This record gives sequence, structure tokens and C-alpha cells, in this order.
Amino acid sequence: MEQWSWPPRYDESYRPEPGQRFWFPRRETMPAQERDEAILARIREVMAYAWENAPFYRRKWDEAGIHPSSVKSLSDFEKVPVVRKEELRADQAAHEPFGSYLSVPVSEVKHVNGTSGTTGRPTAFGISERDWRSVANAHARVMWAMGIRQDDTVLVASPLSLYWGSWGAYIGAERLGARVFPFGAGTPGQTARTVHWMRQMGVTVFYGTPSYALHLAEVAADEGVDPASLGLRKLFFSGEPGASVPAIRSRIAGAFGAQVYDSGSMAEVSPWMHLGAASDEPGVLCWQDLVYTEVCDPVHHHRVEYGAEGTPVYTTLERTSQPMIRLLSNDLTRWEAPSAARGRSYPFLPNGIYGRIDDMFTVRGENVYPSAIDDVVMAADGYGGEHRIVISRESTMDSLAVQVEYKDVPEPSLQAWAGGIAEKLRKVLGVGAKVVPVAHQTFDRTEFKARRVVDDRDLLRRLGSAS
Ligand code: 8LH
Repeated sequence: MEQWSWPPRYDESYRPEPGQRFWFPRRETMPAQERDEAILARIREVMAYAWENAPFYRRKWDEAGIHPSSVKSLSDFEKVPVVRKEELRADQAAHEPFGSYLSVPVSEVKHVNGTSGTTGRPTAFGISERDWRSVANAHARVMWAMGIRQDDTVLVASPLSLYWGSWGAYIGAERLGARVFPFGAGTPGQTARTVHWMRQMGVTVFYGTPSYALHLAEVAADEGVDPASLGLRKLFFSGEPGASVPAIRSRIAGAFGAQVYDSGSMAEVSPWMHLGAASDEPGVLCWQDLVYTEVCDPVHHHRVEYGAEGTPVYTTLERTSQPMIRLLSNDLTRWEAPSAARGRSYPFLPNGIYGRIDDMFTVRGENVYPSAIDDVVMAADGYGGEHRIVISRESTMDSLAVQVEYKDVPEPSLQAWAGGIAEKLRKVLGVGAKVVPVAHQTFDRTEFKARRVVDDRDLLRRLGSAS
């Protein structure tokens, strides 16, 4: 296998010929079974390393009666207890600043990123130079599979702050040899400037969130610029569901006249692009030799069969500064077995990550994912660019309303328009939803990750507990 060592060591001068399909042909196309054997050996090395260097893991595994040497198969590995984000947060509070899962001396931490900390204590990511380079090499590989090349100019259009997403895209594009344009996102008036700079710089590739790409397309139109005239070849995304949601991806592809690629998992397990598309179709491959992904049942955390739904559990195979061993995502996906037809012998998530378990809600006994609603409403002709999903409680029953912006729908047709969407929602979700048309530009747009669900039941719960 090409450049497969522990600790990882990459030849920074290596780059395939532009016409070559694979960055590392052997690693990407080898029989999955053979790769799994190599992954098992690597997992044992990573676990032994964590046992030696990270008190967090030694404590956790001691309590569970697990020693790295007891993991003799990938089935044994399923018995290793998962790590939850709350544990990382608590461990960092007790062992500032990087937690007792930091496995290198603090002096080796050369980059600090972090979670936004909008909910709970923020988590710091302490990244060694070695890990920073491994992430750059991994991301270059995945971006190569998307068809990004040296002559591309890559716009990083997400906040250049603590967010790993932006930096991960930046260093990947840089390692690949492309021109990188870190314009960022999130400051007032920036989006209109983005449109003009994109034109001037001849940007060919966009990176950001799907919500932001749609907002950018709207702003371009308001500025009198057809987004399709901007010259983008490709857009790749992470951070939220969208690039694998058919209605969203076709809106983006249609607006920009370009190809759409999904990618992304969690900042903690960077290289987060280890879930990444290698074709202009919905879904992502699990690049198992970078981060070993197990789609698991959410209760016992054992792998589910291919074809089934579960929550991804991630194990980094190249990280030395803060290795993540069985980090529980609490996201939702369905996975499929590796297939030669896809060119790369990795498992596949055909619908990408379609939501978080916490974001799933139940209305009259049916589980509903916000992204399923997005897919229906955003496919409607006359969709005005934003919507909100409102869950409330009428007496003892939960009810669902979707407020949908409309554009160019004549007033007299509005009720019929809303009725058409409601009918499709009923078919897809299995429960009725009230569709309320609202005027274009009623709702704020986001430059980052969208929050479209308004749960009025929380308010009722809070009022209930206050009384
Ligand atoms: C996704 C996706 C996706 C992330 N489809 N949901 O952007 C990549 C990394 C850096 C990132 O967003 O990390 P962060 O901020 O820790 O958020 C992770 C969560 O974001 C993840 O658990 C998912 O719920 C969501 N997410 N990429 C759908 N392609």
C-alpha cells in the first residue's frame, strides 16, 4: 500500500499525473477484505499508542476490561466502548487545555481549532504538525477523486475561524497544488463581495455549506449576475445535509451549472473528508484507510448489516495528537457494501448523512427527518428560497407545520400550491403536515449551517416545568 505507515509519513512532493484517476491506486482499489486486515493491524497499533500516551483511553478501557492486545478481529473491536462528545468535553474541563486524550507533548501542538461552543463548553482541537500534514494529504486525495486539479482555483466560502471545515478544505486544496482563495463567510455584506471576487479571480471550485451556496446564488441574482455565468466547474460541501439530498443538489447544480459533491463527518475525526464523494452523484464513500467508519446500531454500538440504517462510529487511523477511537457521531445514515462498480472498494452511504438522531422528531408515531422535508419543499416549483419546520403540540398530539417561502406564484393559486406540497409531504413522511405559504425573503438566510426546525414543544415543556 502506498505511504501507509504508523505513525503516518507522507512524501509531500508526490502528486499523480493530472490524467490519473486515483491518487493512491492500491489503497483505493484493493480488495476490501485485504484492506480490512491492514486496518485491523493499524487499529491495534493506534490503540497501543493511545494506551501508552493518553490517560483518557487507558482509564476508559481499564474500566471496560479491555486491553489493546485483546482486539484480535474487527468483531472484537466492536466491543471497545464508544467515546461520546460529552466525555471529551468533560475531560478537557478536567485536563485543560486539550484533555487527557492529547497523546503528544503540548509543545508539539502547532494548530488550534475548536467547536463553535454554541451549545455547552467548546472543545479545543490541538493538532500537531504531523497530523496537520496527514489531514492535508488525506484531503488532497479525496479532492483529487472529485476531479479537482492543480489548475483549479478553490474558493473556501465558510468561516475561517475555529471551524475545521474551512481549514481542512484549505490545506487539502493547497496540498493538491490548486490555487486557494480563502474568502471565508459570515461577515456583513460579504456575500455580494464574494460574487464579484469570484468573477475576478476566475474561481472554478466552491467549498462551503449547501445552504450558503443557495444563498450565494440568490445574492448573485440580486446583483444582476447569473450564478451559472460565474464559471464554477464544481462545488463540494460539508457541514450539513444537502449535497446528497436530491432537491437541494439539483437546485445547486442547476443554479451554477456545475457538479456537486458531498463530503464531511465530524471535526474531531479530521480528516473529516474521509466521508467523501468520488462522483457527481448523491452519496459518499467511506475512505476506510483514513478513518475507519462503522455504521452501528445506536444502542449497543455494534455494526449493522450492509443495507441497514445506523449511526456512524469513527476511528482515526492517522491521527497522533488527539486520536479518536470509536467516536460516536449520533448522526444517521445507511450504508452499502463496497462494490467494484464504484471504482473504489469502499463502503458507500448512498444518501450521505441525512440527519442527527437529536434532530429526528416523531409526529403521530412516525419518525421524521428534517432533510426529508427539505427534499420535498425544495423540489417544488415556486419555492422561494427558505422554509421553517414548526413542531407544536395541540392538546396531547404533536403537529407539524411547514412555512414555505414562495416566489412567482400568483396569489389565487397559493392555496393549491401549498396543497400540492402538503400532499407530497404526506406521501413521503407518512403523516400530514400543514403547509403555510409565506412571502419570499421572510426568513433569514445563513452563511453557514442552516437551523430550520422550530420546536414549539420545547417552549411548552419549559413553561410546564416552570409551573
Ligand atoms: C453533515 C455533513 C454532511 C457534517 N452531511 N451532515 O464540515 C465537516 C466538519 C468539519 C464539520 O462540519 O464538523 P462539525 O462542525 O464538528 O459538525 C459535525 C456535524 O455536522 C456532523 O455530526 C453532522 O451532523 C454534520 N455534518 N458534514 C450531513 N456532509
